[in-house]
Amino acid sequence: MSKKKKNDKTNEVAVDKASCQALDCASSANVQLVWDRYEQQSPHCKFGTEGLCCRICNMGPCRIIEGRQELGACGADAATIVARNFVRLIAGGSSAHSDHGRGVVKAFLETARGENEGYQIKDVDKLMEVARFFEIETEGRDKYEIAEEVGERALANFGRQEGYSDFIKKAPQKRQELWEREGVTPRGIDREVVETMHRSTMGVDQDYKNILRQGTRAALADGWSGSMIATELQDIMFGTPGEPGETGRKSAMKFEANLGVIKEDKVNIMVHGHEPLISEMIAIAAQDDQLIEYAKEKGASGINVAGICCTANELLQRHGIPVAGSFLQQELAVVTGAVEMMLVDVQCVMQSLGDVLDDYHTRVVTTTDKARMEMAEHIEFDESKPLESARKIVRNAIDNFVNRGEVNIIEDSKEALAGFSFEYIKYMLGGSFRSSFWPLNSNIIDGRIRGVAGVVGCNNVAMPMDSLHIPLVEELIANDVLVVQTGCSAIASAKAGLLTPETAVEKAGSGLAEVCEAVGIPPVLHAGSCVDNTRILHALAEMVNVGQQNQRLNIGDDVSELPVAGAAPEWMSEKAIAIGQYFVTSGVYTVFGGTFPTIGSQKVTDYLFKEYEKVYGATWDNAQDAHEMAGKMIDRIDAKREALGIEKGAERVLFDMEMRREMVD
Ligand code: SF4
Ligand code: MSK
Repeated sequence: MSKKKKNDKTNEVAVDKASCQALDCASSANVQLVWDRYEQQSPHCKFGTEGLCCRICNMGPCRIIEGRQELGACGADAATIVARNFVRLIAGGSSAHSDHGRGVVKAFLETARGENEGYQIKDVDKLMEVARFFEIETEGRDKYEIAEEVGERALANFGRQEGYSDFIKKAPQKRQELWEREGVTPRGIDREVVETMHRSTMGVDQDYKNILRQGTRAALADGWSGSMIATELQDIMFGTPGEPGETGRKSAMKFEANLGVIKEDKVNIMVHGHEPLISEMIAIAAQDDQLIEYAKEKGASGINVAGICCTANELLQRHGIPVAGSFLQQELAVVTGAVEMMLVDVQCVMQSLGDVLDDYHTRVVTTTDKARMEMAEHIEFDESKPLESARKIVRNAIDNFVNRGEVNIIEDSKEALAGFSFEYIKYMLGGSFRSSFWPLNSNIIDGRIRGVAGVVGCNNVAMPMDSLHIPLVEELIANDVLVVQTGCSAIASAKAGLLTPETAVEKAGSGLAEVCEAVGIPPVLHAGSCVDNTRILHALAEMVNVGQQNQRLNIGDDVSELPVAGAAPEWMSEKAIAIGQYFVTSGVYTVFGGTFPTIGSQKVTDYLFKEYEKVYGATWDNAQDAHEMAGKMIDRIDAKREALGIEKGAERVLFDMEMRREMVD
């Protein structure tokens, strides 16, 4: 492996103590990590950063220099090149989420047909709800029969050549009409991704607005179809977060977050990536008495499964399984020397894990043919026998316990709450009798809650880990903005101790704190993994629906009229661009931190950052620090409040019996 020069700038790369401690360990052992390689890569290519490098044909690579080289060899200008690169990011991100969704549908269908053991149809209420949405007959039918038809309908959304994706009908009517007017309503997911790649290849679409229009179709196919299918069917198979589990009561899920969840006396298995299909079974296998006994025979006191990235988010929201860290902490987990196995599925897995592992006993195991690593063991996960495959993998990890060398256990983790699915938020707000978003709209109108912000996305080595996520979230809640989070951003808040009800008292503004205390929720809600951003789309649509059911609670007839905003402060993945594009074109003003991949073309950037307001009622934006970002988001929320005439906070809407009767589940 490549050795490195000692990295002694730990405080500049992470804000949490646990990561700094692990970085010190790596530094002493002279192990190269992502921060060292980033430094070696610096300074970064300006053309690439600004989206001005084109390498889609062999007459290139071509790059654009204003005033000197204004055109590529084929005549493509800066706007065309930047727009093509941008939509290719969207296509990449959309394909990742949606291929994940396709894998879920496949497992779902096998479960419905009784072709695998291990998976279940757990949330029958949600199955019935999705079946009703698809207008599938449910009366007197077996749940597996209904599930099979739901799976087939979901699968048809991927290759559909005619007509639109089914789930777009969940968007507010006004938004659907806007998409139709703009010609961006998404058709089949695969079609939109393929067409984006086609249109952005050499010599095809050369009108930047038209190129971006196709990017919008692909992004909307991701958010309102591929990702949404993943979330909905995962919930049916594994349980909707917050829904009654073994306790029989609806409740949020308590979990621990940060590297301190890695235990010295246990066999530690890290599940990393994005898909819960494998890790759900690993979580079950790790509770197998025979395997626990086997671990004890090897000298451990038990088996500890912890997660990294979004596989962690999937598991913690349904089982309370601890999270060892976010994207940038994957190597740090190995540096503890106490990880027997790093089990990876797809997305956000660093190839460097192989190098780091040279110094440690950790086995890295790939589980899907879609994502193999040259240096890793590959144990193909047999989806027809998922539990059997999981037991084999856990046994393999236990066998590695005896190979441990020196360990660097980090005693730092925080308690947090997760599981705030759309359904659970609705239940918490409205109660078990009539779960509803009405109280949210009401509290927004009376000004206790100023607005709602989605803060999502990755960590990026270009900035100290969590240095934007945490102050941004803190500033938003201090200003009475309710924050909903997913992905590594949610993990950042968990590590900072923000995902607790106590945060309301300690850090939220008085209005938000009052609501959170009354309802019993934290002011920062963990809504799940990256594909679960669709839970936020559902919530936005419901905020509109509530106002249409009762004008006194109206806070906008379309998403773009709601007092809401979004952010991905430390984004790095092309998936974040796909998510940003579907949020903006669904009507949510969205701010990204760090560099933005269109800044090489003023025309394209102005279009996305300014003119989109006229097209979609929302724009992209960019900010370099948390305070600036929070300020922009709050300004946006305030502008929307003013447009609604509720800038001062109207009188609180009190529910009388008649209103309660009108409430629809
Ligand atoms: Fe250069 Fe045009 Fe080929 Fe791009 S498509 S590499 S700008 S010649
Ligand atoms: S894992 S996509 S680093 S959020 Fe979803 Fe985190 Fe970004 Fe991967």
